[in-house]
Amino acid sequence: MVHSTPNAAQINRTTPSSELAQVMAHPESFRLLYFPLEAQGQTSRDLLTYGGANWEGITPQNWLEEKDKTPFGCLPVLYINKGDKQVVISETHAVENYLAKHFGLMGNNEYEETLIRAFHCSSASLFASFQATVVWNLPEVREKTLEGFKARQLAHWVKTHERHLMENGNNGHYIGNKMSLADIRTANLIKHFSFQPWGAELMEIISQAPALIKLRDTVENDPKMHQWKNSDEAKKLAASTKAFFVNPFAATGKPTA
Ligand SMILES: N[C@@H](CCC(=O)N[C@@H](CS)C(=O)NCC(=O)O)C(=O)O
Repeated sequence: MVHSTPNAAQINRTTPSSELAQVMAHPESFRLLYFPLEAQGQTSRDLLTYGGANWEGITPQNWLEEKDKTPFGCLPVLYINKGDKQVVISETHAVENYLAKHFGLMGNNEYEETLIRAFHCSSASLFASFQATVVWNLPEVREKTLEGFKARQLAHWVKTHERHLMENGNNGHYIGNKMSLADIRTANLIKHFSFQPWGAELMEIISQAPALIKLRDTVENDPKMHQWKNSDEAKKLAASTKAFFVNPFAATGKPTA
């Protein structure tokens, strides 16, 4: 859809922070600016969906022009609206932590919250490592780094997360019997792997971990998520994600050594 990206390059330092906090505490609507992909921004989409928020997903129309209108020159960016006031936040972890807290997905107490942050951090780190070492690496070395990634980082992540999920009773959640930010982030990570050109190889490793698969399915089939996950929009997003990662450099140009 057509939209104009508001200039949010500068952080709002003129409105008292107490007023901005009120916008965040009682938002009327949200806009999430992100590429038409299931990648770094997908967890924020899912959190807004899970929370039943009044939200709209928007995509850049001309990223190179819009890049400098964002706080850090990258996406996702979340616009939080209340009346004529707006708060803009960016950086994936800041956006996800705010949304998860707002929608009650950070556990029942500080201990649970800290564990949720730990699982979330572990899955987000694996995503970042995969992006850096495989997806956005020089095409001529990607096959090699993929092998290393599968044998070390992915294998270790699968082993440790599977153990923790089994210890929680293999009920589709990391903590207790309740959905959390960590559940949603990990479900997205697994889906993100499945969309890659090497999706079958990556999923073969993950499929050996039944508790991880159960977690993914629990998130996908949650009644608050199910309708969106099966919508035409979600199907289009999955298709554009698969197509994009066949050759991510088609959009950005090949890196130089
Ligand atoms: N540190 C940022 C990184 C986000 C990021 O790398 N976003 C990518 C899309 S997944 C992006 O905006 N790429 C376009 C660019 O860097 O120009 C975060 O965690 O939000």
